[in-house]
Amino acid sequence: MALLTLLYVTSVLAIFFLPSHGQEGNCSGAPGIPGTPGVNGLPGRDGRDGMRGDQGPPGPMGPPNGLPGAPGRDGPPGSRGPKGERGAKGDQGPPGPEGRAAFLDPDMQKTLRSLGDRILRLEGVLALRGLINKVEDKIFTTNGKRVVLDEIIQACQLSGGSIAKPMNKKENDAIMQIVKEQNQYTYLGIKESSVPGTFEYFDETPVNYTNWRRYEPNGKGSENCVEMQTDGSWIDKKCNQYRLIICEF
Ligand SMILES: [Ca+2]
Repeated sequence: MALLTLLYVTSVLAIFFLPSHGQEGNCSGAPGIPGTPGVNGLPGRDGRDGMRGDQGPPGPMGPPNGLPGAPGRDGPPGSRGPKGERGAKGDQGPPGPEGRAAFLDPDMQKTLRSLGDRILRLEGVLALRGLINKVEDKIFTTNGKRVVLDEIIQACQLSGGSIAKPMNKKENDAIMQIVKEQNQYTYLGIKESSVPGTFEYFDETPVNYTNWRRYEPNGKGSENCVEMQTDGSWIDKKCNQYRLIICEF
């Protein structure tokens, strides 16, 4: 209170001692002593919010036994694994749609006729060149080679046929024609059975046609194979001779 009173008095005195415009130049005094500094005013009002700062560093790891965090994102795909074992066979599927019988299908009939014609023409070409002898449903042919019986059987099987086996005179004549042309004897698809002196086909069915030469067969038990001569007649013979390959298809 005393300080405020002093301030007041000082201010009033200063008004009296201050020079006025009308008295300038003829009434100037010595400058007064500077007053003491005033006390600090009241604090100003708060300023406006500043700009948002940068994100701070991650915080320290929490204590153990805390709740599990959210699952992370999927990683990149791994490399392809080894092939698994073959699975069990599945159930049979349902039957497919019913097809049309070939004899009711005009396109199929046309195709079959065309194929038949072509095969007939090819057989004609082969027969003309002397490469096949055709008798009804059978075709006889040779490759001109001479081998033992087992190799004749094997060569014919590998070609999808079997060793020539005449079932009637027409077939015997067709085989004979090849034997004559090649001037080579051949083994037939006939062998001695378990009863010496009797013969059968390789599937052990009895022969239904024969064309033995006079006094043949005569090698009871010692000549187990059958050979065709150039006149078409047969003799029983040992199986280890080299003879012409003739197959039937
Ligand atoms: Ca004989």
